[in-house]
Amino acid sequence: MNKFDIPKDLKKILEERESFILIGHKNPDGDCLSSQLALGSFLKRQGKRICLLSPGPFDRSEIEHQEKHFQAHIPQSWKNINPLVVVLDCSTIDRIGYLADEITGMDIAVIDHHDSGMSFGDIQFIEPEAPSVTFLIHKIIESFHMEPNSYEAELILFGIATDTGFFRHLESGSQELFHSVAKLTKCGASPKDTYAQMYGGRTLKSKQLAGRLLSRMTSQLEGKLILTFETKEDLFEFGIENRDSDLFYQQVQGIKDVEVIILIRFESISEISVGLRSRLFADVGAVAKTFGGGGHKKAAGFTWNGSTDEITEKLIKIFSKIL
Ligand SMILES: [Mn+2]
Repeated sequence: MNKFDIPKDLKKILEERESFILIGHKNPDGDCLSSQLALGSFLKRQGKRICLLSPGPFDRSEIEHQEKHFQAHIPQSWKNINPLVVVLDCSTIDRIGYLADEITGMDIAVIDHHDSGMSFGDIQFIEPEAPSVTFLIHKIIESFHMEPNSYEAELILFGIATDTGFFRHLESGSQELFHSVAKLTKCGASPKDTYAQMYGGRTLKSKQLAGRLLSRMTSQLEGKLILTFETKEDLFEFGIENRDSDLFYQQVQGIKDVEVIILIRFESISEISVGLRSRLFADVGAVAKTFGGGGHKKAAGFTWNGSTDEITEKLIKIFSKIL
């Protein structure tokens, strides 16, 4: 058996059920929405009924155009037709927010690639080594001895590109993923269009705000730590919608010797958020946890109710021991 083979019980229920409710996480991203859309499209081709749900909000500029395909609540007419609920890209049930209450009592399947240790659902297809959930959707389609149509192939590639930073986070031994990508391009997915959709269409203001953040950077701990901040004034001038954090971090990660990046900003007049990224070894998730936040080893964050100076001092002290 191949490690990405779809579990028999999942295959069986996908064949037998007539109706499916597909749900993704809060603050949806390109992998979550694309896996819902691609699986939904595929199941529709099998003659199934599909309902796509998302708790939103659709804030990220690369996915906001997808909002029209999703509903915020389970329609009344869907409650008594015995649908299978498929929860995608969620390591814990609280990731789907208020929708967790709406699906109580229904049969639940989980398709995910996070390693949480707090799994839920009646049927699980959880593969922490999968680069994206859409990659697993590709495997599901192939288990039916079919290939994705061009729409599904584009979505699957978009999910892969989102979760791998357009292949930048992949290491050697990723051949299985590239086999998948080769097949997707044959089915009509275009890496060029995917790139344009992910990184194009940004506002002038988002680049001006990124410029301010770059010009305010300071280097600490012999260049291993880079810190920058957004002021209250920036929040009023640019608004949250002109933030482009991923591209900002990408720029800073290219600086020689940098290991940890700290981005401090105002979410409101009184609330500060702290974003943390590491490049090779530092576990910023563990640091965020000590402040009541969370995330992964290399990307994490938390909110802070004190002053900027106070949190800056605390973080430099902590990282001086780690770096
Ligand atoms: Mn994902």
